Amino acid sequence: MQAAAVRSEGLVIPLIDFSKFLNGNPEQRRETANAILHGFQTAGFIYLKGLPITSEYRKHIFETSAKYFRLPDETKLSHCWTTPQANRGYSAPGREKTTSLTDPEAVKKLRDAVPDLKESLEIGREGEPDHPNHWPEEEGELVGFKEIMLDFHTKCKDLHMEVMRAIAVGLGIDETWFDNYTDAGDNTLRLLHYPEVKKDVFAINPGQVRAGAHSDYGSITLLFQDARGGLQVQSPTGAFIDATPIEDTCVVNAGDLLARWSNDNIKSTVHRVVEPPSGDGDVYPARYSIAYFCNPNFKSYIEAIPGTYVAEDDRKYQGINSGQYLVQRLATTY
Ligand code: FYU
Ligand code: NI
Repeated sequence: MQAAAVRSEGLVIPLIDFSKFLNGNPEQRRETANAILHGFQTAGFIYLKGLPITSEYRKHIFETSAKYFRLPDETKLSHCWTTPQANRGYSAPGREKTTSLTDPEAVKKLRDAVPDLKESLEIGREGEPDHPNHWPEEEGELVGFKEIMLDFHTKCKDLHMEVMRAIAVGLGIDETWFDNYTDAGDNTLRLLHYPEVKKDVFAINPGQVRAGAHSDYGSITLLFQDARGGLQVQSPTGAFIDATPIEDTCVVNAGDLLARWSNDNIKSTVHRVVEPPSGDGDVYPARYSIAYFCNPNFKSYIEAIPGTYVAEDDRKYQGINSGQYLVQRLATTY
């Protein structure tokens, strides 16, 4: 039986060894692909282990990320996030409010009442003339920052392509079917810091969270989390269930555009970040995580994947341009 990372209230999130897809024999590849697709069709979430990312490398990325957030506020604000089209740069606590709401007034009200308790730096594909990344000065602790983050961006881009290949195998279409949709690397690396916070902030404000309930926008998200905890995934009963960190794994979830692309064959599941299960004294310690938001190439036109519908009128959605879709989604939360 497939190992589970989470099993509660009808939510079963499988724990899958991805090295069996990357390096296994044809049968292992097929079985692993099927397990991955099944996880996305049921929970919308999977945990992957056996990734081509060593724990030393991962530790280095997290340490480098923490160094960034130790910069003075005014320095970070000089890298600030500007527009949904660029989707790059620094967002101070309170800037973005993740939510399922779409009405701008309602989002504003929610943001003012219970701002998300996080700060982030978004790093996009390097070399886009209209949308440069906002890099910190390479001095002091941050020497080498750009190089390591771009290297990680590339590793995650490759991982996106491999996970989409696994989905293709699971769906029974050509293994490389998605390659032309994933090779541009129009993805966003987001470094996240949830600062240490007094416990009574959560007690005083009902509805206070570190990141509001939402589903992701693109194809898939690769989430690397530290050992702190706080990520929760919504179960079929509506309850939010802890997606407890497991060392050297990556949590992967399907986004809304992949759900739409697959004619709702794959699920994009709501999740949020709340205070961790524990903490010393009267504070919850800081949490660091790194999300890599993957998107189909921005120039791609996204309409139902072959095999996810039979008759023409089984198609539930209009085709849509990937880049336009993302911009429209980002415009509601900032
Ligand atoms: N930013 N994609 C997402 C997201 C934020 O899915 C992105 O680029 C969700 O919080
Ligand atoms: Ni998310």
